[in-house]
Amino acid sequence: MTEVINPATEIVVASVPSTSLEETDAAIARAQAAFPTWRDVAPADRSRLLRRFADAVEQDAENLAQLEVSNSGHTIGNARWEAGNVRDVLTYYAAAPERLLGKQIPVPGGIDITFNEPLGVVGVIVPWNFPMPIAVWGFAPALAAGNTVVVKPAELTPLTAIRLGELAREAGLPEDVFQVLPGKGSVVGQRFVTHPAVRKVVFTGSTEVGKQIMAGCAEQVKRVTLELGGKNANIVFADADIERAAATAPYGVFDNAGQDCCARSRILVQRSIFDRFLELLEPAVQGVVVGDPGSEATEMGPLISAAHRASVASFIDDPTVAFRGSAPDGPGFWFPPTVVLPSSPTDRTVTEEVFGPVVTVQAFEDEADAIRMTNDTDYGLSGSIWTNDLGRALRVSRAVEAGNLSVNSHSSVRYWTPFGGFKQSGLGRELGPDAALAFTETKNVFIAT
Ligand code: TAP
Repeated sequence: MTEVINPATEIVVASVPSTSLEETDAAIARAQAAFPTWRDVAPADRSRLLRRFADAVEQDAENLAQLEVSNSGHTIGNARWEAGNVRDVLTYYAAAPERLLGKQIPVPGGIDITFNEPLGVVGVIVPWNFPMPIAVWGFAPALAAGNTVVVKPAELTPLTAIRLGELAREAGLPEDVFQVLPGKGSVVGQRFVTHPAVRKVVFTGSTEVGKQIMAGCAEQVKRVTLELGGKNANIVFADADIERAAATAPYGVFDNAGQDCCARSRILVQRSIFDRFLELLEPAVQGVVVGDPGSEATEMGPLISAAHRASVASFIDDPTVAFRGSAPDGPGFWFPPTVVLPSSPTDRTVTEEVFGPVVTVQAFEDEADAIRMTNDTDYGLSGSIWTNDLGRALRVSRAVEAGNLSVNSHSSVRYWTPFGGFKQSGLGRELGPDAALAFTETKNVFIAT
């Protein structure tokens, strides 16, 4: 059994059984056995089941949100958005069975047709930072394309995934088509990688573990989608609306206490407005409401665990701290929003993913300098560009090596647009109109006439 702790209070809120290796194998075998039937369910019937699942999530949304507040310390506002995201992603991909159309390709001497065949069993490995959305981004398109799915939530945050498993059954999804297996990454997650019946692994987590997963999958040339770390830039040009850029910058990085692969954790500001920007940023950071995640007014909750707080704290070199926001005293894994003026571009706060409420602010000279600094990282997930010059916005967007960019905004995730990373931020794309295709193999059939 694993004890689940509320990170805002340090109180144990649940005990969850850990799936063993034998139980994982048994679950994968059941998923494999369920596949031929699920694959052949008529498209409208599969859509109907996924819509019913979405409806069940909708009915249970407040309960799911409250569970996430107590398990993950997410603010209630964020947790409600996350439950809504599960409903929306399920609804969106419920239509996918009708979209997975093959092609008929003109050829001499016959007829040529392609089929998008589902893969079989798909294993989805989920991190602790966004337990609901990241799970559904994997399992909804996989199910819609006709695969059966086993999901491994993070050991720290299994509660909402377990509840989603119950809701799927209540909605009528066959039990073996969608199974949630709480447990250890080294046991359950690793088995998804090594078990030959698991035909694809969707992994979201650290780049370090992602590389191990990719190497493990290579043994069987297993399909893999990787969503890994980020060290994303928020570039503010002198021609931008500086007030708005400064007012929103804290929310681009401190949302979910910075435990966000898309956190804009490097603010790059054109030198001519650097001092003015910092003057505006300070009250914005100090105004972030940190505290009880269950309170409607709260904007930032705690970190996930004591160990993670120690990891975040290890990045802080006090002389470089420019200013900080607030954090409650007492129980809970709190860490204040922290703004750092690095002493060198090689400081760890600049080069490594902190995954906490820590942001660096650095000056750049011109457009070329901004692009060079932005791309000076092995990561390439997201980023923001603040400018009122449309040409510049497009030039910089094209030059930045990252999968998800926003201009005059910090938004990264929309279920109807593709999401994923360049370089060591990942492999493949989730969400958007093509995500279900990533859970199929293209088969070409030529019929001689
Ligand atoms: P990890 O430590 O990599 O863990 C992620 C998941 O993988 C957990 O469920 C973990 O299980 C499991 N796992 C660990 N070792 C494994 C192994 N050898 N084989 C199979 N599974 C294994 O990451 P984390 O600390 O939970 O999450 C934070 C990281 O995820 C950050 O780097 C962040 O940037 C990244 N992230 C990326 C994205 C996107 S979309 N790109 C989104 C969110 C987070 P346990 O429960 O045992 O730990």
